[in-house]
Amino acid sequence: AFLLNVLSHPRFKNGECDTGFIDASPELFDITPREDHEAKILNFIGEKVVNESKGVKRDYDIPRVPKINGNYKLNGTKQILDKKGPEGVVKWIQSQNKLLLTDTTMRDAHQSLTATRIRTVDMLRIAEATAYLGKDLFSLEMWGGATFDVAYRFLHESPWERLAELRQRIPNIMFQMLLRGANAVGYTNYPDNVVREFIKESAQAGIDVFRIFDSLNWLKGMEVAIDETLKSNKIAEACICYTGDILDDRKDKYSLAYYVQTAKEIEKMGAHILGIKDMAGLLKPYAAVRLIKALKDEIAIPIHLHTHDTSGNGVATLLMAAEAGVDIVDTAFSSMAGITSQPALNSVVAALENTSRATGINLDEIQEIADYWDDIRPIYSQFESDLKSGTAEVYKYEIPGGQYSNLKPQVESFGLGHKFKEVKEMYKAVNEMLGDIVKVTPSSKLVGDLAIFMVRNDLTPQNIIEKGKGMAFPDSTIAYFEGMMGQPVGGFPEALQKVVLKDKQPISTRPGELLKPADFEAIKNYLQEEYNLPAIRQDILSYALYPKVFEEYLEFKKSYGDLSRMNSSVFFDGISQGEVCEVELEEGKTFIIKLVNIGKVNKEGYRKIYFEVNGNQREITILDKQ
Ligand code: 3PY
Ligand code: ZN
Repeated sequence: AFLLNVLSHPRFKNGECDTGFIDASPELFDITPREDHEAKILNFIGEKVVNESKGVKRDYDIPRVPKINGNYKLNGTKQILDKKGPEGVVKWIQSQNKLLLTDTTMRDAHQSLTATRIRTVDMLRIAEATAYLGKDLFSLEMWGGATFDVAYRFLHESPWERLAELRQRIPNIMFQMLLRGANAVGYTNYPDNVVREFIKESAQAGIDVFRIFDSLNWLKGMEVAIDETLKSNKIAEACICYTGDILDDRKDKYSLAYYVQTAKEIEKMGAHILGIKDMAGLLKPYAAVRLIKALKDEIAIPIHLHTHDTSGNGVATLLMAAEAGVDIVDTAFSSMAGITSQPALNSVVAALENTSRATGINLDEIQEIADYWDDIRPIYSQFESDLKSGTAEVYKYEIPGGQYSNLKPQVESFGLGHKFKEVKEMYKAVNEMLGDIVKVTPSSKLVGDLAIFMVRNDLTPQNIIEKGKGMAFPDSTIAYFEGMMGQPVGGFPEALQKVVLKDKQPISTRPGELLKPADFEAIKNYLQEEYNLPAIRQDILSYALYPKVFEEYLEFKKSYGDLSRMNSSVFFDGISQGEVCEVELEEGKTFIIKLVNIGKVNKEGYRKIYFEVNGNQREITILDKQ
């Protein structure tokens, strides 16, 4: 009001007074005053309390954050890359005897255990300790895969800010991301200019190692991503996705010869490192020996092995691979390891002590990081799957780790929870019906979607050709058969392709060649007009990748403000009656909020919620949706 009075004052209007202070005081235009901020946060907490947790929540331990005596200069793989480039890193890897380790806790581990829900605040608290105690790690996989989408969609926070804030606190270890080739961090092929700009921007924002794969092992699908990574002077780790079982002669589609041949082609494409992406954890220990030995004989670039511990054989696979000469392996801090996640980092370190491949990592030191995650994990228990132990069933179903923890809720959302076993059997049947394909995002999602669709509609591989004629198939099924995910090894089953596509014609070229380039200028203008967002390149890219999700994120921020610094237990469960919590708005600005009372529901269905904020009484009204 004060500002309006000033602006309407006749002397101001006539320009008789010195208005220089307006230019010099941008805070005058900060149109989100403190009360508004406060109301937004109380509304968010009130919603949780009334409609989700009902004011009752579990008491969590305070996470143990290791105390760091950080007086020495951090000097790790990131410095090698910055000084000597990707080739320098490759040479350095080749000069090491020790087994090099990647920690995946901040990406695949939580993607596979807790549906990708770990929030940035929980990563930031352990970041500095990770830089010091984990200083001998090869890399941290902390971005990509599902983290980009889930950060915006469910956590209402920016993945770009996560990257920047972690980078600031961890200056010494290379950051690694998972890039789904032409699908980038999404589920569908994007125009080439989106993939290129996304890689360029990610490289500038702090990603050092790009692990690139194609969900059908179609090498053409990785070309653009590899090329752009090379141009960005970052490490291109291109993958073969491992499926089947090279020890089983009856499964001859994905044989040892197939993998060796594919790896050689990847080396020719200019990759700095070969990734073996065993997304479901199907690479058995003795198969790992065979595969790594054969590859070591045939290619010169370093080899980085990624697996999942779903079968319980994960550590054995890594050790056998180490014995056969693999250069780098993926692991996760022990409290975030095992089952559908990666094998335990701490166990691998311990197993290799006093051997020729000892990692040089101090077991006591990394225990402290594992302890921290042990305290954090219960906050996310609502997102965990029921799987309590490893299961050798995975060799039969071939379901990737990241999909495992997501498939059950997806199946339940269709009211088919009681038919989960049937869906898993159908997943296997669908894979066979498609001619046995590589299953990893997004091809794994296609198989999952189609399996659920078939169970829901009483379809079987035997009756689908007949019954499917009049049916509209899931979008992912149509995209797959159109060739919009690329070309599968051995081609498409034609009869089924016709049933799914009806009159549409499939493509056999790279989808990126056909897709219209994204119009970044138009996106920029749209975001500016619609949201008053002075859109920077990162926002434009987020919109290009996930238009709806990104807009919903902007809408959420409008309603509730930026909650990225809120404690996770409050973010997920609100607060309980009598509890006091601190909500940090930005560095140095904190609200101390106490939930005093939840009022009775009135005739219109609303409840009053009574809070104390920094000692002042506040009340809000929330619709009780029950
Ligand atoms: C992803 O693409 O997100 C994966 O983790 C695939 O394994
Ligand atoms: Zn994985």
